Amino acid sequence: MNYKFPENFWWGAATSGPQAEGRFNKKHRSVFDYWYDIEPDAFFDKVGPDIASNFYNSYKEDIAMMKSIGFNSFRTSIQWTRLIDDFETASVDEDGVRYYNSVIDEAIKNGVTPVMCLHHFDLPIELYEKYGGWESKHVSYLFSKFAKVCFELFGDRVKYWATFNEPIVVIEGQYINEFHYPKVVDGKKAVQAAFNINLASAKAIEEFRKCECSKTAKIGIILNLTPAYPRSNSKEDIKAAEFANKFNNRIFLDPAVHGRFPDGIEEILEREGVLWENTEEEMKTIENNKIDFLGVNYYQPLRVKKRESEFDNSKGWLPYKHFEGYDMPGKKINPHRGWEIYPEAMYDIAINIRDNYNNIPWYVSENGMGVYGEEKFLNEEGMIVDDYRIEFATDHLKFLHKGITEGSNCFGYHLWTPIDCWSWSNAYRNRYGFISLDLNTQKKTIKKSGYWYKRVTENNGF
Ligand code: BGP
Repeated sequence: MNYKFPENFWWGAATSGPQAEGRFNKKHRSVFDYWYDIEPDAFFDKVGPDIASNFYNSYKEDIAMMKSIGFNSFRTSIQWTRLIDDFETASVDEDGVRYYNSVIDEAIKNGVTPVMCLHHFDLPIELYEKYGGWESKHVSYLFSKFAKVCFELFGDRVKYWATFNEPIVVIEGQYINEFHYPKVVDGKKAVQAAFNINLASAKAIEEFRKCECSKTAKIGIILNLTPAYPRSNSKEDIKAAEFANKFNNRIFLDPAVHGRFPDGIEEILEREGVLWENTEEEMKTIENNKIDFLGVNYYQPLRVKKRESEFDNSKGWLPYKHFEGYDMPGKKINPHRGWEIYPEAMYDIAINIRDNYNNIPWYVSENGMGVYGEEKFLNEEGMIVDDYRIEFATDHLKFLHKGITEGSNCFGYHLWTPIDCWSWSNAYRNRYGFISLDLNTQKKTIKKSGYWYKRVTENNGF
């Protein structure tokens, strides 16, 4: 065996409440539920989150399937809109409590460590309509109340918590690049929302530390790190990449690990008139409530060059004032999703965490490849032969292994996702799972990659 991983390494995969459960028995709507209700055309084949992968009803069979392909851990999320009845008081919905208790117990019974995330793009629409969602610090406070309830209800069994999944995607989707409802383009709001989410995460951690359960559990955050590589070694390209790194990665990574924002970013934002509003006390909250572990979602790098065309100011300030995307010739690409495939970055991330982030314990919380039309790869036995997925995961694991060998403190690898799940506006277009889902029958079938993973997990490497 060439690639052996550390003892007790986590093998598993990640999904989320809104993408797997279906809306069964849910009293409130998230922004995505609402968006689908008012604009079904915005979703591939008009498929919404109503049924998704039916996890709400089939979690027992689904967790058993995960177990059967070797998982020792898996991540999902608790939907704010399912667990909570009244957002102001954080009173609970009894069916929500019953449901999450059962999911957690079922995972533990199967020897699969549950990692529970508290926000996976699923802000309650009511909080958006009433307060402007993450533009409001009151929402940060309400989030910490919801988090507190989660720790109290489930903290006796859940040993790994995550406050947010990919908060920068909320900022980009909702306030910059127009791919999340309500698709506002507003750099100042983007910056304020980024601050408020950092604050919400820190406040949730503060609640966690007060809970008895924190003595035996850990809390982290899940960040999609997209290392920004400059086009060239020119001073200008390097400067552009530095800003992109600060805005896209470090704006959440630095506060989470170091309790402060990346050096220089506040000065730039202030000079350009878009700095967030904050109090001393809020900065202290961020400083005093750091994470125990980090989850890293890695799909693609960010290629960057200095601005070559003049920045279009018609929509006001945007981070692109400082850089432009660089379409690197010859790059390898996943044509279904349009994302570059660059496994080498896994090593760079590992070393960056080792050298610049106190070598904090971390794991790969998502990595994967979405493919359209996988039914083309069905064999006679009805199994999808997804060799491309095996190759993708293998290549990334090799670079991760190199980082671990050189001392990076990585304790696991999760693929996105266990069972094909609903994917925001792409719905069920691109499939990511180790297990396929027939949308018409809800039949779930292990793909070739699932059998491959089982062997990897049994050998703790390959
Ligand atoms: C991550 C999200 C997941 C998942 C995945 C695949 O950004 O955390 O929720 O959806 O990406 O991306 P997509 O569904 O956009 O293809």
